[in-house]
Amino acid sequence: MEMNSISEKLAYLRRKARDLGFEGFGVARAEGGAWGARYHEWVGKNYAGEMDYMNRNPEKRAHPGLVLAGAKSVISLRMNYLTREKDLSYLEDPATGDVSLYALNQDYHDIVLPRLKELEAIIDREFPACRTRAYVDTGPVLEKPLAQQAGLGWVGKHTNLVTEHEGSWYFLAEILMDAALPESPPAVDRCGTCQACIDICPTRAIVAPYVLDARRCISYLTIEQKGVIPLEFRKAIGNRIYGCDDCQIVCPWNSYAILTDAAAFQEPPVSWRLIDLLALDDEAFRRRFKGSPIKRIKRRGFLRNVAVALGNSGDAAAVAPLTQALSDPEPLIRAHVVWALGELLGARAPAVFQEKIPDEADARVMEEVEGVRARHRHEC
Ligand code: B12
Ligand code: SF4
Repeated sequence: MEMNSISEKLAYLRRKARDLGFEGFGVARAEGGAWGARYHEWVGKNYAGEMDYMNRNPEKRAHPGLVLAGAKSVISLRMNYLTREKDLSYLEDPATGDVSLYALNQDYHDIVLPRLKELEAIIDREFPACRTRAYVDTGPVLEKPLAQQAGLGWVGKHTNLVTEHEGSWYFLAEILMDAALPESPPAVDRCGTCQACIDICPTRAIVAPYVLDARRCISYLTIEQKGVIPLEFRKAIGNRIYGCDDCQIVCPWNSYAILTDAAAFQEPPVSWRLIDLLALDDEAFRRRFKGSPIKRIKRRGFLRNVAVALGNSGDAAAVAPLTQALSDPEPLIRAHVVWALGELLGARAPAVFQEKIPDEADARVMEEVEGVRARHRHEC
């Protein structure tokens, strides 16, 4: 069938996008809006912390037309990743680590990008004179406000995109084009007087409605932060070992969310028992997390998180494996193991350090040892 009108082509693309697994499809004008100024304010306040990439290409982020010269439209897309219902009951099992839902399966970049590229190829066929650029997550674009402009949902007070009667458990992606397509009506904010996400956040990272200080967010602290996790957040991290879902779990719109049946997102039946995770050596870590987003933070970042969670577990059975981990080759892990033993053993911890940690230990490790000693001195 020959398709002549733009609206026929758009309807065709929407169908194709759905076949490829994108449940949401909308079109925004490739122009900066109020969010551009807000982004500048956000980085200006240093809310991006160590995420240097957020400071790069500031002009492009604020103006999608600079990302692809002459871009006129952005096709915004969303893909559901919800594989199981989740509530806050994971907190009642502190000996098991919690991994945010988006990271339980294969790395989503590897799942979404090939489908996005397929859709881009279809666009190239339908609009032969047109140039395109496709991104999922890593491009210099503010995906959420663009998706709001394209009508896919609104940026909620927790700063994720939320869709009326559908929720927020989905990934975003977009294709910039230098053709002008008819725009979708922008989505309207339906947060109303609700502020459940602000109240639940364990680290008070949502510093004002719609504003997240990433440096306080558990997702940042367990994934993006490369070095030592600041002491003030360790207890609040609880048993979360990769990302955090709490602000989405409590969002009332997520009670409407439906599970995806996409095979690529189904999670493997694996155990997240913290003591077992602490035992992963380099080889075992690589094997277990091949193709998973968790491989990104490497063994040192992951076992650092596991050590913090064990420190919060109250699990006496963790003392022996943690004591053994005091001789882990990685100083970052050892430093957090020291803290964890301090939490589990209290005033009895310094005697263990005395016996197991050599005097010439790494400065980070010794700093933690001093911290534990100082905190528990009065208990002796
Ligand atoms: C950097 C980043 C992070 C950082 C910072 C998060 C953040 N809020 O920006 C950290 C590491 C903390 C993070 C965490 C998570 N992320 Co992230 N992240 C990104 C990334 C790469 C860039 C986001 C960005 O540009 N931030 C910059 C600031 C300026 O944006 P912002 O917070 O949205 O700020 C806006 C609001 O504050 C608003 N605003 C400010 N003041 C006001 C006032 C009013 C009145 C209003 C209305 C608005 C408003 O304007 C600002 C500009 O738009 C995007 C991908 C992308 N390229 O867009 C994924 C992305 C946002 N992340 C995603 C996911 C899934 C997550 C997590 C859920 C993962 C997890 N479970 O741990 C958490 C959610 C934490 C949270 N509550 O936001 C998805 C979100 C999907 C969705 N439904 O929205 C994205 C889109 C990736 C993807 N392609 O799917 N992430
Ligand atoms: S929890 Fe409430 S305030 Fe937060 S995003 Fe959902 S509806 Fe908005």
